[in-house]
Amino acid sequence: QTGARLSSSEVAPEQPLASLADDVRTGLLSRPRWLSPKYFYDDRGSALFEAICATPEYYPSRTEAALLEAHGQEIIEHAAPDHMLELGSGSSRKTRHLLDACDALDQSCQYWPFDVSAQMMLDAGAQLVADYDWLALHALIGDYTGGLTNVPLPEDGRRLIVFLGGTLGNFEPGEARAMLEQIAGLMRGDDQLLLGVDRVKDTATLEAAYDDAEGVTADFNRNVLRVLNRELEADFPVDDYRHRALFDRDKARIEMRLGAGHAHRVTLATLDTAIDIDAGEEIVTEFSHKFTPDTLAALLESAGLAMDRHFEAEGGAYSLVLARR
Ligand code: AVJ
Repeated sequence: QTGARLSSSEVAPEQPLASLADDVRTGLLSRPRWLSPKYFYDDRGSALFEAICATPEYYPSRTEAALLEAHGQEIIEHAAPDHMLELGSGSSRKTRHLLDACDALDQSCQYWPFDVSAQMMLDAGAQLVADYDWLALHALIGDYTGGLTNVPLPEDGRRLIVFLGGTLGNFEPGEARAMLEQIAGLMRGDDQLLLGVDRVKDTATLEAAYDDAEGVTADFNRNVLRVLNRELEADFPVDDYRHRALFDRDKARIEMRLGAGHAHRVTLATLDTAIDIDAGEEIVTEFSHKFTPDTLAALLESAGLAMDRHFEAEGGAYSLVLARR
């Protein structure tokens, strides 16, 4: 019955994770000032990200979904998973392409979504166990950037670790390698990693994807200041900040920034701190790294992983790879 097939548990980080207050103090007192992109995703930020995915300019989500739909069965045949662990599962919308493939291939695997939002996982999970009558789902509540050694996967069975959405791109190269090493630490034998990453392409297409004409991305970017105003009793003049997205080709990354329209002093009551922002001063809010086949292979290799399959969208717009240890 459904109850037996939907469960959840907390996953503790290996070390206590820095609090929002700690991260913000560190970032805002740095030069250039920066904020961690993980703080974008309060309810409003998550809804705005869904809206970004619906804009014509932001191709990554729909391009990855098309690859999952086209290659889902080949992926599941190759990985033949008994357990599917998904890092940053969100609403598991795209994972359904993999579950459909399991359904078609009679490959009943246990699904372990891992995300900070328990509510989203449990709401999605209830629908998933109703839609796939063979599915056992165990929701892991926590922050995967805190490490994976406390993930309670059973020792037996083949594992497919799923890391989609290009979210690896948010990490700087050293952190991306460390994250992949953590994932490799969970893999042995025939286990596989399914990784989705965005690809280097022309600047105009990339910058438009992060600065849509409708201004949804601008609103998403400014929203992190609303999170700080609420969580740290701060008084950022949110609407006075200008959104900017620029592609740094040398570092192969989109940088999103918020530029102050006027000089002003921001008080962050919870931090008992006030900072003076100059007119035009920018706060860096997100990196989104883009890969070529070579830089992707090199990154995987640096973590002890090797590509088994490489599914590319038309024109090399996006990459979905299967990798093994
Ligand atoms: C969810 C982190 C993959 O980097 O493309 C979308 C977030 N930022 N538009 C990305 C995002 C601006 C997205 N990731």
